[in-house]
Amino acid sequence: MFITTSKLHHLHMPKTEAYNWITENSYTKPEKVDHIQQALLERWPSLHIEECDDQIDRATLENIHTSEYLNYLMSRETVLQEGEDSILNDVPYIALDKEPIAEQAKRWYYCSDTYTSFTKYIRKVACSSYNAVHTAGKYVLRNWWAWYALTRPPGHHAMPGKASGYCYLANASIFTEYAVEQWKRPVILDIDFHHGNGAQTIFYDRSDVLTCSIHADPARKFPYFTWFEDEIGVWDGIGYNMNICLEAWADEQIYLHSLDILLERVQAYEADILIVCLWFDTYQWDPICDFDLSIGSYSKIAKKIKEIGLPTLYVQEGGYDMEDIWNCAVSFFEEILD
Ligand code: OKP
Ligand code: ZN
Repeated sequence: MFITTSKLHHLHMPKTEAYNWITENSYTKPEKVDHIQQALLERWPSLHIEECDDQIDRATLENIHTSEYLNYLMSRETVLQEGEDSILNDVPYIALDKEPIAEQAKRWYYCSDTYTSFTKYIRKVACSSYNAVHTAGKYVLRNWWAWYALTRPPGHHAMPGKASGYCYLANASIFTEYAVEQWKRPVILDIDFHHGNGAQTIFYDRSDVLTCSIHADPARKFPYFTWFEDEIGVWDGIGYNMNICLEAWADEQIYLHSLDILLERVQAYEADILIVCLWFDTYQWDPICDFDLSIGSYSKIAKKIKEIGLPTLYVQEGGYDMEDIWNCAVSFFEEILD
């Protein structure tokens, strides 16, 4: 297995996020990915790592994102100061369908929550994160069996015209669309603690991409509003979206059982490439999540995914426990590399 990373991710370091009018330190620390990279390299010293810059075709991004949103991301570099955060600490306006003219109002239009900060170099950083996914994904398209895009920021909550849940570009979805263009039949399997609502939204009316997610019941956790089990797709997409929502303290047994259900559907779909939105915020000590998986659980999850036997792109999403996150990663990839 091989790894791509986003060269520029240290340029994005939001300081705070807001929740119920309380301002907390941001959970999106750059150290997360640094620590994982270090741990994997210690465990497998000859691991090949490719660092990716921000050179990515705008047309590839525009397959998923709106042009006005990409312009907004790009213009942050001139509008924001070095080190400036533009976190929302107030409730976003609702029902906007047109970009406001006032600069200070645009963040309500381009961001849907109070956790996701725009920073000066966010365009560069998000493009470099996507480029790592794109580069890894292209190897997988050539039938390399596993590549890991160890990137930051994550992507699975990003919408075509909005940032959300620490995400700016819909990394996995952009690449999935690219894979479809290359005549592939992809599956997105999202095993982050939070629902992969970006991919669900983007592919909801389509049957040429299967989207599956196991996540915390949105009745209790972000992204809250929808993303429940009865959301199975619309039009051509009916039957091509699958959600499993779990209660707090869901343990290994419940989790592996849910994974079996999704993987059965994946197999029936006869995909030729698997895109896994991966991360370790399902870990029992994660500070913002409430599942009960242990370090050893990740080997078991990896084993089941590996048994599907498809060329697989692993895409980094969330994960907030700073003590053990790399142990979870090593446990996972130990099984993949075995
Ligand atoms: C992004 B990813 C903290 C609330 C934070 C935002 C969660 C974003 C998750 N008090 N809620 O999927 O890990
Ligand atoms: Zn998450």
